[in-house]
Amino acid sequence: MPVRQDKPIEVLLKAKAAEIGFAACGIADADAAPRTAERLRAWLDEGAHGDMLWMEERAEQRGSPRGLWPAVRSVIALGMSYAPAADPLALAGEGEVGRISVYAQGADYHDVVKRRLKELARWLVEAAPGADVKVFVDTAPVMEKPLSEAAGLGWQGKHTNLVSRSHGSWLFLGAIYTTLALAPDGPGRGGCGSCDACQAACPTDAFPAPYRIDARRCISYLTIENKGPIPREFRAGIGNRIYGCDDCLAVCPWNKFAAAAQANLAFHPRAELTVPYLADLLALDDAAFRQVFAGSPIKRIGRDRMLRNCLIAAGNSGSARLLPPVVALLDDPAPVVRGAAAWALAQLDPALWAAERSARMAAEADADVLAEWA
Ligand code: B12
Ligand code: SF4
Ligand code: SF4
Repeated sequence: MPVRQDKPIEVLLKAKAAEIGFAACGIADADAAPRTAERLRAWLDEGAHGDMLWMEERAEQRGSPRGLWPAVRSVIALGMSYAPAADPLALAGEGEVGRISVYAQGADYHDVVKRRLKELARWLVEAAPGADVKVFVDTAPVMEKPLSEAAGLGWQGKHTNLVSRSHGSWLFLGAIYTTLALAPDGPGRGGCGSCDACQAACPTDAFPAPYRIDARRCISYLTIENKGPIPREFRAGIGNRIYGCDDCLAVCPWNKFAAAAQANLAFHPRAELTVPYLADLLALDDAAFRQVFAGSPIKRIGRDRMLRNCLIAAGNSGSARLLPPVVALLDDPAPVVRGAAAWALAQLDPALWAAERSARMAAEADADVLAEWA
């Protein structure tokens, strides 16, 4: 039954979005971010997406809402806060503990945001019979950041993520495309001015220029998207980050306006993921990995990639206490784990690795794997 519309539908929509748990909601015309396609093309042509070939595959659809769905007239951009209660940089330099980025310490946002987008979309279709809708979060060929900026949620900061005056850098984004012609809000206000805190904070120099990122140098890409060995030049910079990175977000001065995300209990961090001990993680087999990371986005990368990341952190730890689990993983069935274990051992105890190296190269025909790593 249609919802009574005694107020403009845009007002009712935003009230409903807030009720469902979205901290921000804005509307843009479908063609309100006209430079997006050309900037995406330039980024892809530079190869800045690395091995994320899915970014190339539907670039025409990604570059503009009408490229994906010719009938779309308006984009409803939504933001859900995941602002942390604790300082995300507090564990920097803690040798025996890994750092998991804030977004991955609670429930998987893809599930949480998608469910709520669907709820809002259902409400809209009831309120405006005949309207058609599609909902997106993260994985579809949709450029959520420029669309959110065009819809008034904030602006793309020099770290390239959307910054909001009220929620800082801590918004998950999602979008509803609709055939309805809704009144647009106009682009987000605010800006970075002369600040360059995020650029200066990046441990791997992933910003060739303000507002531009080279994903191949970003720790988030290296630890999550990259499947193989982590290039040597980035291993030290990764420090103890074992899944993603928050540094450029965490230093943004606009975060001081962001209240911790009380409304979204789903994103509250799981205790074992806020201070994860490397020794515990290095002992995980496949079944234990699946159990520990059930319901977490980390499950997607699988046990081998996660152990690879933990071994990089172990190699950077300077802790002799991590030697036994590292040595045990020299015999792991997964080449990427064996290789990363060799590198970690070479950092922690070069003499022991020197003794192991020749024996392993000769005995196991593992020369290719080891040559890439250590
Ligand atoms: C691919 C991707 C990545 C890649 C590449 C990152 C990137 N910045 O593109 C990697 C794996 C590195 C990554 C990392 C992270 N990601 Co990510 N990622 C995406 C994804 C799937 C696509 C982004 C995209 O389209 N990139 C292509 C580039 C070309 O687009 P762009 O960044 O908007 O580029 C703009 C600027 O370069 C600008 N520009 C270019 N030249 C110039 C020149 C001037 C003068 C100006 C002003 C602008 C300008 O125009 C371009 C077009 O708008 C989105 C989800 C989605 N579907 O949108 C999530 C998304 C962007 N990621 C997100 C998050 C949370 C992260 C991490 C924080 C996760 C973590 N903690 O580890 C990090 C942050 C790293 C960072 N500083 O960006 C959130 C960001 C939320 C927000 N508030 O913005 C998103 C929106 C997911 C979501 N649904 O919430 N991510
Ligand atoms: S997420 Fe980390 S590595 Fe990636 S750009 Fe930001 S500070 Fe650099
Ligand atoms: S840290 Fe400074 S430059 Fe970077 S996004 Fe925030 S305000 Fe902009």
